[in-house]
Amino acid sequence: MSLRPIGLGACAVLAVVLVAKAREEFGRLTQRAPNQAAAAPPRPAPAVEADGPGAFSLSIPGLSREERRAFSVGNALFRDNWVPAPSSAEGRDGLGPLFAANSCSACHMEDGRGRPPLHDDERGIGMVVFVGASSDPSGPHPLLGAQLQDQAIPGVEPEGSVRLVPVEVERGGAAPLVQWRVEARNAAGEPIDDAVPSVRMGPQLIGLGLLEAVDDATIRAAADPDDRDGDGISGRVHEVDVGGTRCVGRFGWKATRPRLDAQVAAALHGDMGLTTSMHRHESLTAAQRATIFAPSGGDPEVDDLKVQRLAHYCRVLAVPARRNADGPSVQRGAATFAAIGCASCHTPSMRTGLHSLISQYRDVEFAAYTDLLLHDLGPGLADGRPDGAASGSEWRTPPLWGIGLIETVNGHTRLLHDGRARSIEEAIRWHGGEAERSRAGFERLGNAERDDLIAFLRSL
Ligand code: HEC
Ligand code: HEC
Ligand SMILES: [Ca+2]
Ligand SMILES: [Ca+2]
Repeated sequence: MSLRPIGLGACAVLAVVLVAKAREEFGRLTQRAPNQAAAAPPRPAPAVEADGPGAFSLSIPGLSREERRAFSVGNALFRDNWVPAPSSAEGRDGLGPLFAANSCSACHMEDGRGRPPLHDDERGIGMVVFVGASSDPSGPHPLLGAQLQDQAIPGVEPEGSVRLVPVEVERGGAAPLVQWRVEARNAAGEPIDDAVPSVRMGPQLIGLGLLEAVDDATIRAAADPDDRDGDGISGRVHEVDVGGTRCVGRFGWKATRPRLDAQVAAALHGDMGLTTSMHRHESLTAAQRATIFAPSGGDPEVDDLKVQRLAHYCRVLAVPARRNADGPSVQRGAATFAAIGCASCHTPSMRTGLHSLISQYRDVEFAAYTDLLLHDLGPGLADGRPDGAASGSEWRTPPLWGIGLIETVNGHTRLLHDGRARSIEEAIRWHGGEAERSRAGFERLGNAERDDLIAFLRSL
């Protein structure tokens, strides 16, 4: 499975190529040239004033007409339901044979956060189940491949289903937390006991173009794999091979994808059964290929332009401005956030490079509260399934922007990679490993300090 980016060579030459590509893509490059004086203070990143149910679905201000048109085409590709081939649905066929959902928006509802099933008769929203083999958790499962798809086109059996059984666990003095016991079953309803499942919930898709616009060198400079500064925190870059060059992985809960087009192509392939120039063959194992015959929706089923439109859509979804950022409680919470070491991983400020396709993203400063690095958060959060170079207990620091609006947009408060946390407080109490000291600091806070910290997080 190659990760060749569309029409591009290595990430090292990305800057030049992307700008050329932007010119070709949008027919001009009128916006002002990237800030030449690197020492000048960076501009603030674009944001939108929005705090309602549609807060994650707006594009950044100031897009050109071409960029806005590309956004609405991407938006349609994101929202439309794909169907099995052949179909009269112009350019929307090729779904499956195996898949997890028939549209991006079925998982990323309102461009927001997925959640686990509320009861056994429900499928949850935005859930993906990766699987490793018990004999080698980093390798694909022999029968299921690297992902368990629980849906299939008519005439084809889905691979099975996954049930998340909540199990109470004691962690410290406060109320018990819940962890999942993941029960995977095949299509016949029999337990699959030789698979190592990794359950993931889809994150809110805001500000991704900013994360993409950070130079690899900036992220590498913040890594401290051997903990030289002795603070117990040893962030690691997820090095990903792109056509023979090492690039910094930054998307997905384990930072497996370096760029948005790669993430989109992987979603089309694994989640929806749609081939692209990056994944030319359907997501099927050798055994499945010998038994499943499904009409193709073209070779590839989704062309490069559509992949780029989807990537553009994700790239320009705006970050909602903070609410009540100057409130006294929020301000005290921000100080506590730094004092107990949260900011060591959830970095409050980052600066982009000059290579983004989007001019508003070049040389700007933004506050995503992530270092985009992998951290070992201990056995409590481990899934035991290495993913690329990330171990079974390593996770990318997730950006915290938008976290206070998930409830408004998606009607729930579930957090962490597998949606086990029922609140911000529970998410913090799950931290361990490199974040153990910080978690202990949180446990020691008085009630008022805790409330301030949560108020700060809810303002993001
Ligand atoms: C079956 C549910 C599902 C579908 C369908 C789906 N996604 Fe996702 N998406 C997820 C999950 C889960 C993740 C986290 C993946 C990981 O950890 O590797 C994710 C991650 C992403 C990310 C990375 C976000 C980040 O912060 O790192 C982007 C971008 C994305 N999806 C876009 C899309 C697009 C575009 C489509 C349609 C082509 C799509 N997704 C379809 C569930 C889904
Ligand atoms: C060693 C790095 C590190 C430190 C220190 C750290 N975090 Fe995290 N944080 C992470 C990682 C990695 C995750 C994702 C874990 C997972 O999903 O399994 C995470 C997840 C979260 C989440 C859930 C985010 C989401 O989108 O679901 C919140 C909230 C959070 N952290 C807040 C905090 C606070 C508050 C502190 C300080 C008490 C803190 N973190 C300290 C690395 C860190
Ligand atoms: Ca297909
Ligand atoms: Ca599979």
